[in-house]
Amino acid sequence: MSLSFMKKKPSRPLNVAWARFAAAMALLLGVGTASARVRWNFQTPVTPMAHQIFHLQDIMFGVCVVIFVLVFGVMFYSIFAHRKSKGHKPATFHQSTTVEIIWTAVPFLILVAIAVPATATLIKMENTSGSALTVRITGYQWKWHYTYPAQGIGFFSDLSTPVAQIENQEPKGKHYLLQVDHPLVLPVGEKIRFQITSKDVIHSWWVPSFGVKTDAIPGFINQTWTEIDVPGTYRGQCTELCGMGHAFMPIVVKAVSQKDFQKWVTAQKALMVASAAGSSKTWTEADLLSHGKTVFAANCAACHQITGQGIPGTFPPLSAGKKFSAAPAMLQQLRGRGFLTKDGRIVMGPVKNHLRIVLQGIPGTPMPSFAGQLNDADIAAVVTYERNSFGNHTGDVIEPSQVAAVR
Ligand code: HEC
Ligand SMILES: [Cu+2]
Repeated sequence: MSLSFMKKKPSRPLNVAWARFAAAMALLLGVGTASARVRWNFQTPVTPMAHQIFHLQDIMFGVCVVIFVLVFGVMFYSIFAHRKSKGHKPATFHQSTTVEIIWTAVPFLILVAIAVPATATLIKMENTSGSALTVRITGYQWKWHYTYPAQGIGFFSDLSTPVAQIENQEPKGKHYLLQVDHPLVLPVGEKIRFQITSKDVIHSWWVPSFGVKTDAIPGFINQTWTEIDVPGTYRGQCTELCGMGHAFMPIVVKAVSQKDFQKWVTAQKALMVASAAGSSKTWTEADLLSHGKTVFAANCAACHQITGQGIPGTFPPLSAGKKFSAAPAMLQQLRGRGFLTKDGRIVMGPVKNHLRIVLQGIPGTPMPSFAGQLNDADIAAVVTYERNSFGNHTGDVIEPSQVAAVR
């Protein structure tokens, strides 16, 4: 064992250390104030709840500053004004019942003064009664799903930041990792109840300017609410570490007037009818491939990667004949399911098997079931795309009716 750390190091002159410390502090301050994008406070609140939270934090911050100044003021004054070199002697008494009572009672009163408004705020957050609209929010690895039960609308909301930006091939956009394909659309001036849950692991739905941050827990439904005062686009993030794609499931909310909300609802319903019709018609190969590419990017690329090449050891590639290295246990299972040759190469397999995997997932592995997430046309498209991309050239064209038959 080396004990080198115990050897005495030549000591550095103190003034060098201080100079470095001062330089670091100056740099921090400079960076902080020079960049216009730095905010020193919360996002602008746009709901009654967020206003209340903002106000609470102002009060608490004020209380803390007053205590800080008083306590440290007295302390530094005493150290300076009563120093030994001026002939002061340490006190010989250390007992005063009055002082003891005061310094117990004052903090107690401060705590009560803070706890009363804080508790009132928490209780108000829980009260979803009188809501005009209900939205169900479900967390998935790694995207959000929104349902409006009374309106019969439901859709996934996926990250839409281009992969090229994530991989540093393009400069990062203004809303890097904070943009989605389908934002949650909500009306302003109306109490909205959120019912929040998860399909897999714990996520958390957080939109700072709403003052809403509620855990999405599988098997439980957490309720909270909001009422947005100002139309606009608001952004948030999943705030519970939920696995590899945690940073890639942002939240975007578009708050619109009630009239525009009604228009949006009508348009969404028409879209859903069109999408249902898409599952009963026959698609051309070109349409399947282009739709499949979109479905793949939104649903599969997080694990199998946009290139379809997977990640060694974790997510298998989707290219037939491609080598896959992983722990022996995983390879053995893949081989057992017929996805891998003896020498460790990926097997594409028959169309029916392929459809079954995507529909049902592979239980006990991260490969999810897409039966409840994608319709027949989406699955037909994504499987057609897979079997004719990433170096695969099976030439298979899979129609929605084939998916329906396997479902
Ligand atoms: C959350 C991660 C994840 C997502 C999302 C995901 N997969 Fe998988 N997938 C896996 C894992 C892990 C396996 C290997 C499972 C095993 O151990 O057998 C797998 C296996 C597969 C296989 C069989 C093995 C192979 O390489 O041929 C296919 C086909 C497949 N996935 C297709 C898809 C498609 C299509 C989508 C999107 C609709 C998708 N996956 C989305 C994780 C994922
Ligand atoms: Cu999450």
